[in-house]
Parts: sequence; C-alpha cells; structure tokens
Amino acid sequence: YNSNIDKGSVKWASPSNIALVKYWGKKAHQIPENPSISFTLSDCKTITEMTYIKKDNQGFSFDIYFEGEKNEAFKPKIQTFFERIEIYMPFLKDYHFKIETSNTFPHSSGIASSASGMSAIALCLMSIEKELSVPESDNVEFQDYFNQKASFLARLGSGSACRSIEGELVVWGKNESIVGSSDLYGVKFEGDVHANFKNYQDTILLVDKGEKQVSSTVGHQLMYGHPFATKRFAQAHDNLAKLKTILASGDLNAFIKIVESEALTLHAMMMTSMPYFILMKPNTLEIINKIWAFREKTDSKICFTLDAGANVHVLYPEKEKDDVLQFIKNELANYCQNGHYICDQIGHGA
Ligand code: 2P0
Repeated sequence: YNSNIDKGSVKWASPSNIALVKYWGKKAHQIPENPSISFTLSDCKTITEMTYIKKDNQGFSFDIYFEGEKNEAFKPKIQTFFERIEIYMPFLKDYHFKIETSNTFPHSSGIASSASGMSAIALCLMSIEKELSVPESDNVEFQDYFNQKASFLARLGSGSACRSIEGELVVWGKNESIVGSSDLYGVKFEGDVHANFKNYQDTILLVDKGEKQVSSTVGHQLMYGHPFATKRFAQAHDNLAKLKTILASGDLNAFIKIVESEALTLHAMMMTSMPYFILMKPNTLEIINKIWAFREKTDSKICFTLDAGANVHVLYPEKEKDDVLQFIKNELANYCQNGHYICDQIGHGA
C-alpha cells in the first residue's frame, strides 16, 4: 500500500440486524458453533467517521468519540478488535485513528449496537485500505472482496456484526443448504424470497433500556459444556434449512413457528446454562401473550423474536402495517419503558 498518504477521512452508516435463526455459542477466533440468518434492518444504524493520521512511532493508536464526547468505555472492545485484525490490515500500525460515532436509535435503548457499531468500523477500515491501495480498484470483483473482507473483519469485532454489511437476509456459518456459506464471514442470502417478505416490518418494543446483567460474550461462553449444546447446534442447522424453503414458499405460518421457537430456544439456553440467567422481563411475557391472543382472534401473521435482552421485535408483513401499528399502540405500548418503541423494516445493508 501507499504509506505516503498522511491523512484522510472516511465515513459509513451501517445497520443493526435481527437474527431469525440465532447464533449462540462460539469456538475460538469468533467461529460460530452453529449457522444463523438475519434480517438486516433499515433505520437502526450506527454512523461512523474515521480519520487516519500518519504517525512516526510503530503501533496503532486511536481515540473514540461517541455522540460528540470522548468515550473511554468503548475502548477495550475496540482495542481487542484492532489487535485481532492487525495481521490482516498492515497499515494499522502506521496511523492514529480518530473514530467519531453515533447511533440513529436512542443510546441505552437496550438495542445492541455492537453489530452496527463494529460493522461500521470494519467498513471504514476497508475504505481506508482502499484509499491507501495502489492501484485503487473499483469493479464488481473488488466490491465482492470489499464486502467479504468487511464482514470478515466485523466478525472479529462482534460475531453478529458480520451480518450487517449487506441485506436483506444474511447467513453466517457453514451450512449444507446454503451454497457459499462460511464460518468466517456473512453471505447475502441468494435463495428465492417470496413477495410476502418484501419490506417485512420490525417494530422494536423497548421493554427494558437498562444494561443487561449478562453480556452476550459471556452467554456464548456458557454454551461450552452446556447439557443441550449438541442438540441445539444441530437444531439451528435444521431450522436454517427449513427457513430457506419457507422463504421461497412464503408460508407465513411455518415462518412464525421457526422464528418464535428460535427466540424461546435462545432464552431457554440461557435459563439452562450454569450459571443460569434470565434476560426476559415480566413485560416481555405480557407482550408475547398479547401477540398470541391477537393472532388467535384475527388472521394476522404477526410474530415476535427476541435478541439477548428483554426487548421484543415484532415482525409482520408490510400489508398489515396499519392494523399492527394500531394494535401495538393500543395494547403493547404500555408494556414498554416510557411507552417507547421503534418502527423499522428489512433493509439493504450498509
Ligand atoms: C444473534 N446474538 O444471532 C444472537 C442472538 C444475540 C442473540 O449474536 O461475543 O454481540 O461479540 O460475538 O455477536 C449477540 O452476540 O457476541 C448475538 P460476540 P454478539 O444475533
């Protein structure tokens, strides 16, 4: 690369994602124990600007600013991330980086910002790599390389982040039914997707905005020696293969079964690990029951999924938007902290 460039700046906006088949359990080097698939979101994003400044002494350094203020809390995770990727990004050691970042969703909303945040930094680093490259390339093959390596790097920051580069559906983890799938990076789901899933909606109900008691990184580790681990990892493979067929057929009843079962299984793994823990709150269960009751009395195809937290992601077809938003406003909003929820939908990537 061209190390004569003294200074430059790049900027990316990268979205969050919500898993349909969940990643829960990993091996060394951020390799997942099972494959996962997610909807890329559209409006919930991290916006990151990265300035790089040439320095004389060897070894990378960085400062991070979150919403305009210098932030020390994020430093250790990014330090670990840079150490993991240094070998793949040889220019890192010659620069100081100023990372300025903000989210489109409210801070401490309980929405995981690691996927959008880490993917945004990975993309910035790829753009810097491109600017420093001689000669600079820009063709279709280069774009594939760019996205794949961005996803590869993002995975080393946070596993789920590797699913935030592209849209609308991304698979991460080797699985027989998905050609080209890899444990090392996310790949755009290239299978048939029925029109029922076009502009699929995700309204995120903010049940608990507080910091959760057990981090995902610790949760993943508790899958080592977990009594149900082997069965769970096999089940995820099976559910991904089934979901591939469902995405093509547009069978929304079958979609609901897989997605809700995956969410509850994720939390069942938490409740049956040692030490055990519970991230759902009473209002999480109230909302789930309300969703089930609504489905009983209408012909709605609304369903829920959960991340590693108490918030509920309400998924539904675009054509039900008016009815479901009315239902959420009337019957679910009062279970949310300060009545807050965020309307998002499936997106196209960073
Ligand atoms: C997922 N989650 O598939 C699952 C389901 C949360 C629930 O991946 O340790 O922040 O940084 O690799 O990616 C959250 O875990 O964990 C997660 P690390 P990550 O989205």
